[in-house]
Amino acid sequence: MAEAGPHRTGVVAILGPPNAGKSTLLNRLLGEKLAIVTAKPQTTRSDILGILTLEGAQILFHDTPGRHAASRSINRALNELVEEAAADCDLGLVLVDLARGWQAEHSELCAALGERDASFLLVGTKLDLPGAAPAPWPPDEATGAAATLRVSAATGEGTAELLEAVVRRLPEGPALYPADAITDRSLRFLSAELVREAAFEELAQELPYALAVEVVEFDESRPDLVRIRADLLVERRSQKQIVIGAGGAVIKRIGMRARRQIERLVASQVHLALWVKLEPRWSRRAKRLKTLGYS
Ligand SMILES: Nc1nc2c(ncn2[C@@H]2O[C@H](COP(=O)(O)OP(=O)(O)OP(=O)(O)O)[C@@H](O)[C@H]2O)c(=O)[nH]1
Ligand SMILES: [Mg+2]
Repeated sequence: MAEAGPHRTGVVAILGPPNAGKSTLLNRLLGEKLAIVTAKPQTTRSDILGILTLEGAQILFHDTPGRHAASRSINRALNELVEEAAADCDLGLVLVDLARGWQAEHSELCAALGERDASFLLVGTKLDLPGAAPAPWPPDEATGAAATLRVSAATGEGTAELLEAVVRRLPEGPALYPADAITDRSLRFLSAELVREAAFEELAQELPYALAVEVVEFDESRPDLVRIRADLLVERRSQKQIVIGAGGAVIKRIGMRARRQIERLVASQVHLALWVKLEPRWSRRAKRLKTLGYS
């Protein structure tokens, strides 16, 4: 996208309810799998920065957790992340799943952005789905948006237009990261996320939310092989047994799935050892959430 004129740089927060397609859109815009994606809501737990360098612009995308009702510490921490991201951005993208339409969270987000005069675009997602857009677009409730667009992160439809609409609204400024940087997160953290994604995929509905992943060893000293040891933290003894599975079958599937993904990420062979550990209150301790990279 060759844009004549000044160089532009800015932070763009990707906001929306759980499962709206935020992380998938981030990955599509970057052309890299950076943020983990699952069919289950509340997948994202941290505000990953995805950096996209274009000719004449650098966009710092902030993927955020889906905003949702706060009860446990982790939910409160997630909502705080969302609020901070909304408060610190140059531009917000408020995502609306076209098949679900407008939700209460959208009104909250738009109100919060409006309160501090932050401009935002309303982005309809999953345009490729046959059930998409049963409701009128743009939604009547969407007052205050600088523009409304529809995209499919699956096919890429509408994403070039989205990038143009974003760049045009960024403040002038120099690039803040080298052109080849794609994130501020370490391979170690991204690997932990890929293990968590694999666990989300392999475990039934409720359990994944009780689970955290911590990479306790990340050894890149050999050029041809990365050795990783990760702990899967669960809150109850019964959960530990479920994650391990009969004869270790479940943890083995999680490990195989995660290893394939991590090998793509680090572009090398990976030796991955997983341990399931009981840590009853990990999701309720603010300090622990910090060391896990979730706040
Ligand atoms: N068909 C289709 N599915 C999509 C698209 N974007 C996202 N999805 C699916 O929607 C689900 C949720 O996507 P995520 O990107 O994890 O959504 P999210 O908003 O990041 O969710 P949380 O992190 O849980 O808040 C996944 O199953 C995705 O594959 C799209 O453009 N088309
Ligand atoms: Mg997400």
